[in-house]
Amino acid sequence: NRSTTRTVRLLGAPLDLGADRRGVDIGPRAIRYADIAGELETAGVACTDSGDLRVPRLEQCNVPDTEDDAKYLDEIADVTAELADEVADTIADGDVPIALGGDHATAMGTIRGAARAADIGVLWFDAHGDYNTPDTSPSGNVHGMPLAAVTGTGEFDGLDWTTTPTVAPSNTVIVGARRLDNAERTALKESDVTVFTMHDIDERGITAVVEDALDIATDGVDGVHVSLDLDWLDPTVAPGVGTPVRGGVEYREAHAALECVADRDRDAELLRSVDIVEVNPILDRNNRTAEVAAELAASLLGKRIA
Ligand code: HAR
Ligand code: MN
Ligand code: MN
Ligand code: MN
Repeated sequence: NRSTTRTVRLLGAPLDLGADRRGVDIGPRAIRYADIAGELETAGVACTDSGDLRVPRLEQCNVPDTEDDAKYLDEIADVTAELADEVADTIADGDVPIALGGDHATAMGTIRGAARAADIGVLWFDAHGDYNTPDTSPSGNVHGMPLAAVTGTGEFDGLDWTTTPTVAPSNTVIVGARRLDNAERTALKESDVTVFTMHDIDERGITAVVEDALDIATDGVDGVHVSLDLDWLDPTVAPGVGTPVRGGVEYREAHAALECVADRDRDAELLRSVDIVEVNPILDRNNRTAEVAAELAASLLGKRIA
């Protein structure tokens, strides 16, 4: 049984080069202070902590020119390559890695590391699609691009691995989208990526949508990666994020969604790796968003109370 044998390993990824708002680099520390380890242990899951990856400080990087279509891409490529190695090592040891971001560019490392060991699908819980490419991005911020990179979409200068899909678009599912850029929306429509919007959740309920998402993400593959962007939740629940969008999932819906994943995992040991990203303590109130993140990790990985 999964919950008696597997151990979670926290991998801090204080990466803030993919986003405009400063402070997301303090996310890993805030989530630890919110006692993610204790939440997991209370839920019956052993937890170890590998500490933080080394990330160059923004002030030490070359200033990107304002026209740059993918700011700090080289530095992000280096950091996420290291994260991919740590994730792969963790999985090889039989543990479940949770990458604590950091901005969502973190997922470029986590997913790549997880995909080394097995064919995986991806569940992407997010207000955004993160499916821009350097060509379509309105901002040049790489945290809006990781899902394109891992599905092998678009041209990422100097990132050879993006020329082939790390995960199949047909096993890639976005849940909770409510803000897509125009070119991003068009690209998603033309792709095999599945998008469940907040409208789908309103109409059908969170558990029905997540069951469908699980069917699609796990079809024909060995496991699944869960990428949890805290801006997926409504900003009243998770105010500490750099790009909040009103109309997100409520606290209880978020737990119900991750419990659906946990139930499926209990039957089939599907969960390979996790990201918890975009927590920005500077924008937060009393560390509430980090606490929500820690509690959600327990719903995703913990044993059932009864
Ligand atoms: N779509 C916008 C862009 O590409 C905003 C992306 C914001 N991304 C995140 N992660 N916060 O979901 O710039
Ligand atoms: Mn995101
Ligand atoms: Mn987002
Ligand atoms: Mn489509």
